[in-house]
Amino acid sequence: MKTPPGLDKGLLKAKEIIESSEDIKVYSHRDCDGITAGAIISTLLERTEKDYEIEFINLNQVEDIKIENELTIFTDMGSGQQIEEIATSNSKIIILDHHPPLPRKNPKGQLLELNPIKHGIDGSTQVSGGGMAYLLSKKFNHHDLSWMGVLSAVGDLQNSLTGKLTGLNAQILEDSKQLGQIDIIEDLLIYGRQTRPIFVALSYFSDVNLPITNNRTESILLLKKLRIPYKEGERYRCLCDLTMEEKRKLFSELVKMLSRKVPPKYVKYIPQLVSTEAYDLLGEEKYTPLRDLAEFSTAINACNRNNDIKLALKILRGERDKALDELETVTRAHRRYLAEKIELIEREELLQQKRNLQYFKTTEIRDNVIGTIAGMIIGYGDWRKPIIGLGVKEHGTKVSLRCSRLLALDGIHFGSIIGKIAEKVGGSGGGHAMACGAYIPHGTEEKFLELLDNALNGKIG
Ligand SMILES: [Mn+2]
Repeated sequence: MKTPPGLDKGLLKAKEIIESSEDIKVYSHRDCDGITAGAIISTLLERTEKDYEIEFINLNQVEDIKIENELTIFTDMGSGQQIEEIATSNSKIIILDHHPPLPRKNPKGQLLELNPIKHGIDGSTQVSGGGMAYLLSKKFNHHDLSWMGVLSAVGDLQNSLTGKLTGLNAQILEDSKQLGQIDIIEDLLIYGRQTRPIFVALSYFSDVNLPITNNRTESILLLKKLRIPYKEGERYRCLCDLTMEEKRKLFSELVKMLSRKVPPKYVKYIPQLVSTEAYDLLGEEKYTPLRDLAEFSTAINACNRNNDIKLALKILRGERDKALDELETVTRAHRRYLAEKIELIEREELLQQKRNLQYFKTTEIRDNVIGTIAGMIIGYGDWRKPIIGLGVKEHGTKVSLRCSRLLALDGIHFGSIIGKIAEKVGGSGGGHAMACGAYIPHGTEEKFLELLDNALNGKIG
């Protein structure tokens, strides 16, 4: 896909504005996409020798900003906020976002909003916030930042449904491939290609409950049955060590196991459950969490959840050595936190079943991992139903939904459903078909669940 002419013109305009400004402030969203977008823009501004500052914030902080700089740039945020409320008559503002844009009143000062949705491009699958930042840096001829545009898309789960990057994302990926930064690999859809022993990785399979799900012993037995060695000397083999032939064997066996388990209407989606396009960063060492882009995005998320965006930026900007040790510590803490919270959900039997959904409600899990945890425990409940995590906090409740890829492949778009239901209880939300979320007012949780359960009548199972 080519950049549409209108967007292209806007990007050139943004370039002009940046070139003619000396004092620049960047605000970016606090998530993998936003942090990466911030890394792209700050690299760009440094290379153009601009004086700039960058800050990473949450969406609800945008409207409290006091504009003080000559030029303010928002990345991965801004479209869904009333920016005109904070604009001043002498402010220049650029928004690079891919979330649904709000209607705008006439702003004071100069406001340039670049958003793919305004040009008929889907912002949840075709381009991310970091992708938009890259398209701008491309106008400055910094094509080498393209790998971060790809990372942003992966971190934003833009390929989560089909396993592929499409639209502008595919163009950005192509730029990166041309430069020899990224290798595209047709692979099995098993997370942890570079760092997890294959039998561990297999045990996390949870789109459908299989004997291997949450069961390492069964995973080893499966590999033995297929004569795929899970060790090489003393070292455990990872997915990236498997030969094509071994991957083919494993693929056919998983397809066979799944065919026995899923209702007939889902059978046609099975190949998509077990295969994907994977992305290797060729400049990174094998067996590190930075070699595979999906694992890289987890590393950035781990930094964020540990309130260590500085470390995420160091890694994105190419620092290694000590930064890698720090990352190891942060990732380990992150994994421990997730494991503890999953244990808590099990111990206190928090997972509750409704007719068409399952949910857990807690005050003890941080907002920004509710979704990750929901995704990790699909395999503990009933994969036929979506799982909803409710993080209850004083200021409101964070809702995260995850589901088996099968439900989304079958055509349910939970992002739009959850958006509508959230509005009915005075909240707001949206996102992808199989990974989405909302904020709802404190006290409306039961009502929300009931409305959602009813809305899913006849759609599930
Ligand atoms: Mn984003």
